[in-house]
Amino acid sequence: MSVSIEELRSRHPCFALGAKNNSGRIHLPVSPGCNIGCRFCKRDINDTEVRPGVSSSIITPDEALDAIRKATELMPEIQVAGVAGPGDTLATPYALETFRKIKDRFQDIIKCMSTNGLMLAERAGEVIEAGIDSLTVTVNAVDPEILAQINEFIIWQGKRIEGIEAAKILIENQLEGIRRVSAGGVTVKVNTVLIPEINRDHVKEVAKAVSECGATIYNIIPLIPQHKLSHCTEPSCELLYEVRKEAEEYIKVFRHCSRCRADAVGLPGGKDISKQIYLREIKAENTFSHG
Ligand code: CLF
Ligand code: SF4
Repeated sequence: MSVSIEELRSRHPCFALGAKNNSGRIHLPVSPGCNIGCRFCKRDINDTEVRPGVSSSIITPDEALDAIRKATELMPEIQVAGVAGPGDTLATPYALETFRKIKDRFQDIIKCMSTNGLMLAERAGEVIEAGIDSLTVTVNAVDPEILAQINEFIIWQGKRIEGIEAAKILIENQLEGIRRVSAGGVTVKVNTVLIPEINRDHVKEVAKAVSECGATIYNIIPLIPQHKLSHCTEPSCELLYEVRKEAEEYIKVFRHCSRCRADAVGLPGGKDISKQIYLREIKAENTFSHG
């Protein structure tokens, strides 16, 4: 049985509506690869930047269990184990393998996974089976013309597909995936990266569409202008406020996002102990990042 939405609101830092609930999370950087190309995503491994998807090393599912044990001993506020990259969680098998192991070893910890949703319709059964309590799907547009400006390509059935065709496939899989996992009792949150020049007027339509598919909470993340979208602007607080208000007509909105790294450990926006947990040297391979 997945954890109820009421319990998520009090124990999961990314499901607190209104005031923060001061619970923490450990991100387990077990997912190295990605299967789509978001234009704002600079795939990187380093240990200086603070943003989604950047992580200083990749760990194995067994190392993830050790990390949870250490982190919860050091910081009892940590209630959630999440996988948010640095690549996509369903592009490689490691995230689901990690959650199956967590399910056996740590019954009390909330299992949280984040995905771009390309493989979600196909893998929904496994997500439910692994006992994921909260799933985040990043949906940046539900109109293929708009999504094609944000996403460059997908790798689908072994082929690289670009443009509007790629956007159509991605949107279909995201929405069908959300329907399937929600129907299976998993609480679904949707993240949208707000890009003023591209999807500002479209966010409310995303909120409406994902809510109709069963998502129950929505998080609008301001763009960090970089990579192929470095010419776009970072949304102002006023713009973010307005867009959140528009989305709120359709779905509950989370407002405390800290744009965490894929190996963050501690309280989002507060104390971080990742340096004490992930001591290993950086593995200098190319990895991918989650948004
Ligand atoms: Fe991590 Fe994401 Fe789970 Fe939270 S983060 S996988 S739902 S446990 Fe939270 Fe961090 Fe914002 Fe993500 S503050 S970037 S919304
Ligand atoms: Fe993949 Fe996430 Fe980067 Fe998008 S933001 S390309 S889904 S790793």
